[in-house]
Amino acid sequence: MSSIPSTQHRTCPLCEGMCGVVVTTENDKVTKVRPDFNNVWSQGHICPKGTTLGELHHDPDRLRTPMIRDGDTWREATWEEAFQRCEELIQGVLERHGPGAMSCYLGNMIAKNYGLTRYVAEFIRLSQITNLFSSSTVDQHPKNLTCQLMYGDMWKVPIPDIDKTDMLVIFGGNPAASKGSIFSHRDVMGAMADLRKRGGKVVVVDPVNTGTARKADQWIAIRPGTDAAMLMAMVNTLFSENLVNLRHLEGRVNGLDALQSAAREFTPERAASFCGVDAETIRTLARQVASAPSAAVYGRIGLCNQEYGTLASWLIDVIAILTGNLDRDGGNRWSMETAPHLALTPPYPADAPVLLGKTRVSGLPITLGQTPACTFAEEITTPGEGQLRGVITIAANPALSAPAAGHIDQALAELECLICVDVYLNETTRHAHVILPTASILEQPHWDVWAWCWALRSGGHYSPALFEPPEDWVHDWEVMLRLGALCSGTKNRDIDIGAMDDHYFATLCNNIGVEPPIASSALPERGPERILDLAIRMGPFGDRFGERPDGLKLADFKTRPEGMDLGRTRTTLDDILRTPSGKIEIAPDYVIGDLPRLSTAMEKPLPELVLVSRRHLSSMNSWMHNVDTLMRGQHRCTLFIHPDDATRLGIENGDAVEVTSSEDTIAVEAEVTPHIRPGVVSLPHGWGHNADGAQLQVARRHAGANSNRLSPNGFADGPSGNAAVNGFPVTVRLAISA
Ligand SMILES: Nc1nc2c(c(=O)[nH]1)N[C@H]1C(S)=C(S)[C@@H](COP(=O)(O)OP(=O)(O)OC[C@H]3O[C@@H](n4cnc5c(=O)[nH]c(N)nc54)[C@H](O)[C@@H]3O)O[C@H]1N2
Ligand SMILES: Nc1nc2c(c(=O)[nH]1)N[C@H]1C(S)=C(S)[C@@H](COP(=O)(O)OP(=O)(O)OC[C@H]3O[C@@H](n4cnc5c(=O)[nH]c(N)nc54)[C@H](O)[C@@H]3O)O[C@H]1N2
Ligand code: SF4
Ligand SMILES: [Mo]
Repeated sequence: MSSIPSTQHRTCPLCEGMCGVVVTTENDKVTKVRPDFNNVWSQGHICPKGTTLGELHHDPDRLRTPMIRDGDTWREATWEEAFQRCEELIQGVLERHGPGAMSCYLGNMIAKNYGLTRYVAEFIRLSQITNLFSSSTVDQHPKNLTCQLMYGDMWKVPIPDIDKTDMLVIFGGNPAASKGSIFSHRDVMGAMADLRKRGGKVVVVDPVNTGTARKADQWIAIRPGTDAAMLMAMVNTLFSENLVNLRHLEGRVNGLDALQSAAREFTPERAASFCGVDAETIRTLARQVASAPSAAVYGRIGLCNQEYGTLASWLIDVIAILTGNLDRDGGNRWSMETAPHLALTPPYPADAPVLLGKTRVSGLPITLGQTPACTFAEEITTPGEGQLRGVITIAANPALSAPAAGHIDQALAELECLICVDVYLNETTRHAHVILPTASILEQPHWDVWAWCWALRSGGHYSPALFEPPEDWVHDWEVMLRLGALCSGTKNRDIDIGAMDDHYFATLCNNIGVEPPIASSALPERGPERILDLAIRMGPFGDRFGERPDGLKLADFKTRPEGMDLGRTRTTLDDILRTPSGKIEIAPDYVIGDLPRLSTAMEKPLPELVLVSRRHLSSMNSWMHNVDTLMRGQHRCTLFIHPDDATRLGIENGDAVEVTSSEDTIAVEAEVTPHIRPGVVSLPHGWGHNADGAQLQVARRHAGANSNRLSPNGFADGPSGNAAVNGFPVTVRLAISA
């Protein structure tokens, strides 16, 4: 224990902003978290969440020991006891129902946690779990699907080159709140302002006049769920006005004729009434993208989490290709990671079918190994062969963040085995039989594994652990290996973590053609750091174990608390393209096959009112509402409603209202605002912290309502099965008690 204040430089892991922070501690207490102006990436950028890393660490509600539930009571347990209980629970399910009854739900925070990210893949392999649920299918799965089909690699999502572009078009993303997603930049909003200062143009297509839209040149208030029609009408315009110009992509694209003929019926006039955007606006946007010296087109969660998510996500890239903006400065490009961790594991084969089957109950598609999250509850509650009886959640809170959340809440309570790897006793984990905690952010080393996949500058920043975790702590990576082994039927007493880790490491070495003994003698430490070092050394800047004496290794980053900037990406189409044809597939059959569904929908009557989701800068999905400083100020869990709709429904600002969907009814406060399209209402997700037994003292005082209780079970994008938590019909009325 020291009483002299000391500081440490590290990265905030909470989002893709990757902000460098300086953490001051005194007597093992965090006294300050400030932006790090010397950090080569963020250069002093920060948001309110990043300053609360100390509060998260010291939060009295954060779990510091494994927890076992006996009936209604919880007790703190040793790791040994907890794993023994896990063994009994898992063995019970395996013996009674067979391996198909075990499942897992993987959450978003895995991607922000260094140990979990590296080891979750090995957990999946070892566990032999076939029904894998994750937040991917309430997030970017449609984009994964289209990238797999177009480029042969589900993770090669093109990123907007905001620093060089002359025109940025954003569909369904709000970086003013989210800080950018599948698009890492030190300061998206600052870069947008710079773009406009240098004479460029920013257009935002969103049903809500968001913080981002308000800083753009133009806001196009589209009707939710109709982007695919608007984008098809832009494609139609590009073809009919001879604006297609592939430039350097000439000869590298398959399927142009099929695309052109599919686009014929989607005229701007036809799209206009469906999208609520006039034909001339659609045409003008297409012309502007085509004629801009360079243009970057970006679509994010508003495009994925909707009924036509695959079509809309696909069409973003189609526009980039048709206007010659893919793989080009100022257009959309790919990252060059310093530690390319995906290179360590074999990619989903480019020639393998993407559709692997249909779900047992609703028959939704299982693509690229993901069972849609919007079927999670029904797969647990519907009896019969294949019914799920055991679940392991890892850094996930489906009781708030997944669709049909009320149904999920009931389903979790029915499970014979629920093991949660988590940091809180919350809405999901309260149903667990065992909770296995993760060390706090400040108790772990950190390297941004995923965020660098979406950055157009290369670099790296290593953060050492600031505090030691409690004594005899079992690290996430060990937890992953152990749970994986238990699911495969192995008993605790037979598990040798060291041997398992060596085996995993040797497999990764083999995958990239490194002799494991060479790597192991150079990298003796077990765990995620050994893998990170391997990835850096074999990456584009690495020393290749001595082959490139000036190359980098993890140790070099450990001496650079401000991080290293390694310049702009040099990755090109040639580096990423893996399709069997060797060309970009611009019109994959599986995607084009969904156009008739869109076309039919365009002729149907439109609902009077639909719901969309939103984010707030001071929230992080469902789990940061227990941080007191982030909860001050105006209540955030309100229903945005346009004055026209409010007047029609007799609602005034601040009124308590009931929102009803086909799934459920919730009560919230109305916030009447002109910053939303009439006919659309918006709620944030991740609220509803009033569940019995959850141990979140601060969040409970600001409970809010769980918007995903409204998201309909099984309501999904057709080809990907991704949840459509945006754009479903609701009715709103004054609460009865009001
Ligand atoms: N209606 C609607 N629903 C949505 C969305 C939307 O836009 N609208 N967005 C969707 C998206 S994009 C996503 S990614 C999902 C997010 O949904 P989830 O992936 O389920 O993530 P969260 O709800 O944030 O829950 C995170 C969980 O991880 C725990 N946790 C936090 N830090 C750690 C850690 O270091 N280790 C461990 N083991 N656990 C930790 C928290 O306590 C919490 O239980 O929500 C989706 N749901
Ligand atoms: N502060 C904060 N930052 C976060 C998160 C957080 O919860 N809080 N979550 C992180 C995660 S997990 C993710 S995936 C990213 C998401 O990052 P973003 O994609 O930027 O997410 P949102 O801020 O929800 O913006 C989505 C926008 O889509 C709009 N939208 C909804 N439906 C439609 C539609 O049908 N068409 C169109 N065109 N727009 C539509 C919504 O109105 C909203 O403005 O943010 C990450 N960053
Ligand atoms: S949460 Fe805030 S401080 Fe942390 S990386 Fe994101 S933008 Fe930066
Ligand atoms: Mo997400």
